[in-house]
Amino acid sequence: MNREEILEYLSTNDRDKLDKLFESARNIRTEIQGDKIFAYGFVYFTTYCRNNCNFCYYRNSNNIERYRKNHDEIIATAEALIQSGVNLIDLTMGEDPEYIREDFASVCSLIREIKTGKDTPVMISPGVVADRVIDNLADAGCDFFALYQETHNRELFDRLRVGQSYDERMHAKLYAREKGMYIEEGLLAGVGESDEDIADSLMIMGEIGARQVRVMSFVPQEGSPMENHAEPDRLKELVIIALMRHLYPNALIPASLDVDGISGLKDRINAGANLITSIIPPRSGFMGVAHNTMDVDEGGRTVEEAASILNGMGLRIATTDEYKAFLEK
Ligand code: SAM
Ligand code: MD0
Ligand code: SF4
Repeated sequence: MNREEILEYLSTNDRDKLDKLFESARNIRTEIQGDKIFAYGFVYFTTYCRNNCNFCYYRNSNNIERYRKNHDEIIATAEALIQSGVNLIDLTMGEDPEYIREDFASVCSLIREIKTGKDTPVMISPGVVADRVIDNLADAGCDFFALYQETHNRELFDRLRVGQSYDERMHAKLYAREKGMYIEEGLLAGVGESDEDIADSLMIMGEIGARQVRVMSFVPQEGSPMENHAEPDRLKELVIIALMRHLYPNALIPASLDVDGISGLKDRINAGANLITSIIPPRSGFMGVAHNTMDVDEGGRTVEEAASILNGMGLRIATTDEYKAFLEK
């Protein structure tokens, strides 16, 4: 698919044309992995952050209740998720000064413990970190390094990630890949980007060798500068998912439960996603990011709930061995 076609799909209102795009995206996924869908557990273990991203609820200036979970709470939650059938643990954090001060030593031991003790792949979403920290994360056996640029329009980046460096963020991601970790790149939809910007992002994701690529619709956050920014139409997110599937047939592409909860799963899977993210154990005290409590305590963000929806679509959750084999493809 070339840039012109990408732009055509991003701008069309022709529902028939889009339905065909979704159908062919599903067919590509089926060819690649049959009826299997992967599932990631989400462990947002500290919501303290030094940054002030304009779109984020957890931005430093937002006067909110925060938590920093201890080692045992984190491991217990990871274990519960693994027990329930997730294929990977995504350890996610704000850019918490406490962890920066200790050079992420305890994050590295958490990774070792989950990797070796529980034999489950791990993703770290640490924000921007120094090269030596990335060396240590790689040494600890971390499989995946997630760091989303949100947009590849530098001017928009500066407005969203206020006071942060586009180049440093990109460097950390590329360095992590060089050190042997898989990387995840992502973009935010509905934050003032143009279709041209989205097309650029779609191409760059491939150029940087991302194994996992994502899009999330922007969800306005109380108390943040973008609180009153319009909420984007979800159709755009679905089109972007389908375009990513066409461009990168073998990629891991999430259907995130964090945007619309469990009710948003089916559409995203039908657009060609092959992975469910943001599974969170009920009543664990751990939160999501975009919709930080939606469906969590009600048990909506569980493997069980997702599996029952998938079963109705002729699909199933993969085993972790199947996930590991797919990663190496
Ligand atoms: N703090 C680290 C960072 O920023 O890279 C890791 C976690 S951060 C909370 C993960 C991602 O959540 C962000 O990169 C952004 O794409 C997404 N996110 C944050 N706020 C959001 C919002 N209001 N709506 C949709 N996605 C959001
Ligand atoms: C998700 N809430 O997968 C998570 C988060 C961070 N690596 C991922 C945005 O939707
Ligand atoms: Fe902090 Fe990440 Fe939120 Fe930005 S997106 S304020 S770095 S938690």
